[in-house]
Amino acid sequence: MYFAFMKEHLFKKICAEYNWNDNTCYEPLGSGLINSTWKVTTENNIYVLQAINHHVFKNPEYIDENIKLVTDFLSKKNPEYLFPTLLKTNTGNSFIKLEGEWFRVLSFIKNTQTFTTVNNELQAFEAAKQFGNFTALLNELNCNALHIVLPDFHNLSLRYEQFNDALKTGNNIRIIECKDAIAFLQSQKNIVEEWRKFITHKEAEQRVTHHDTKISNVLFNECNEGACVIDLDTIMPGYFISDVGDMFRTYISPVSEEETDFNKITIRKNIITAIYNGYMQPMKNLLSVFEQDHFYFSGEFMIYMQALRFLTDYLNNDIYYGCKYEKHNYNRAINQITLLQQFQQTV
Ligand code: GN1
Ligand code: MG
Repeated sequence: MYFAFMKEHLFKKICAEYNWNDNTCYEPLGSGLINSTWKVTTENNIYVLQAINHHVFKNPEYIDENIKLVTDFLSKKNPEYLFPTLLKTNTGNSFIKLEGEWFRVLSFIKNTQTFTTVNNELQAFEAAKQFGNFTALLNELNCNALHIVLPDFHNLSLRYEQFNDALKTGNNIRIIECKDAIAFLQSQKNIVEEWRKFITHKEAEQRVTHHDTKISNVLFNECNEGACVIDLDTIMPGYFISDVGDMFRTYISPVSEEETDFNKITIRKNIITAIYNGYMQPMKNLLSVFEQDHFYFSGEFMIYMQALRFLTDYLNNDIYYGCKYEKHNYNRAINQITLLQQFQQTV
């Protein structure tokens, strides 16, 4: 996590910006690798406080502007659409900058819960429907009006180049140690070619895409129905394969990318079907036949890209993803390679 410990004096300053009194307390929330998140409890309410990792998000104000654009569009088109709103400080800002760090506060939507792993097909269906619905509702918003918050975020060619660069300039001991994993990822380079063919095809369209469709980014209501999607930091123009692919990557195995007992990585076919049914419900009429033909390719694309990213970071001495122990990123890469192999055998 980016900002592991909240500093007391910073928290006091944040409280002053929102007129929260001395009884306000906070606790860590969620398990994101990039930003840091806390649950804040005031005398009257509960909020979500986040520190934006500005080494990754170089223009944090872009996030704010994108969220505003999307919120304004949805509030006109679909006023009942549920959304966590950004809280304004007492000077009317939705961000605060303190000692070079960026903080923001979101409303906490009551009577909702999140899950860290997909436990059953209903959850996968509901989540996929939520993400499909998000893109479908925003279909008439010109996606190019959004800022590119993270340039080349899901550019697989670039991720492959970064992997190649790491093979030249990375930690030599680690490069030798990873030779099998490296050889496997190189053997799969055809996925990069297929991705390029996809994005350059005239029937592949850019849309407003979420770009982080893990299950913990969906709020569920008390009846276990999807209530809304959260974490709008990476909304920007993109291809549907990013969102569907990341659902495959993070929902189909009963264990997460953190699992180090790789034998536990298996493919749940009923979850694959649930993702398809949930996402297609709002999106089938919008996707071209060509795009629909790439539904399962999206999984290969995203799992492969994440394996490349974790291994690249390991070879570069863990400069991007947080890691809790020496071989953490290596294990994450092997986990994703295992998942990719299993997925390729299944679909
Ligand atoms: C990062 O911070 P988090 O966990 O929401 C990463 C995603 C990866 C994910 C892997 C901005 O997301 O692309 O899929 O880790 N986000 C960024 O766990 O790099
Ligand atoms: Mg995220």
